[in-house]
Amino acid sequence: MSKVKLNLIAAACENMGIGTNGTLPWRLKKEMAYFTTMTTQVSDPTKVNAVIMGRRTWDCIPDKYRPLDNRINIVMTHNVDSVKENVPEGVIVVPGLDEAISYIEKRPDIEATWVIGGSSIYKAAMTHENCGKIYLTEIQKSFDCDTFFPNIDKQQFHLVDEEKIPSEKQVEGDISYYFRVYKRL
Ligand code: FOL
Repeated sequence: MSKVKLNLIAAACENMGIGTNGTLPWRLKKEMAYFTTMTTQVSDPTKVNAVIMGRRTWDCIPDKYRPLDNRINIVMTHNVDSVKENVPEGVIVVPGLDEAISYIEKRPDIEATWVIGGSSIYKAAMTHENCGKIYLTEIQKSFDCDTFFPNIDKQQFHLVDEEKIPSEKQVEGDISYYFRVYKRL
């Protein structure tokens, strides 16, 4: 059994929506900065983190931000060959989560692994034995969405207090949200 822990990170609104029409339903500058910090920061400066995403999530990242800087970008797809032709060199393309984990196991320079969506990838990671914590930003508003965060089984995952993560309500314009962390029992 591998020691690769999968940390999930997502922002979801009241109806658990995470996306619409291939984009994020909101624009929250500080929330995005939190995503960048969490997925990038390492305690060992000789290491880097990996981000695992589905092909649609790859597509939703603006061209100028992809691949995501200072992180090993791993894209999951059922069409490895065709996607490989359409991503820059250095981006790892794999057919599934187990192949992503195998790749990470062979890279001792990877410190932490972040699963960054979307729905089907979050679901696969949440039910995987290597699933660690879920970093969920709970946005206190409803948006029209066509993609949703999977149900969190509260028998399996419980809310924890994390040092370093602000526990107070965050406010950006007319939108407020909380940074929550769930840990598997
Ligand atoms: N988790 C959280 N907490 N918030 C999110 O918005 C979020 N988004 C995704 C996955 N997990 C999340 C997937 N969508 C970028 C764009 C979309 C996206 C993830 C990342 C992106 O372009 N990120 C850049 C910074 C962009 C900016 O500063 O505007 C990066 O370097 O991280």
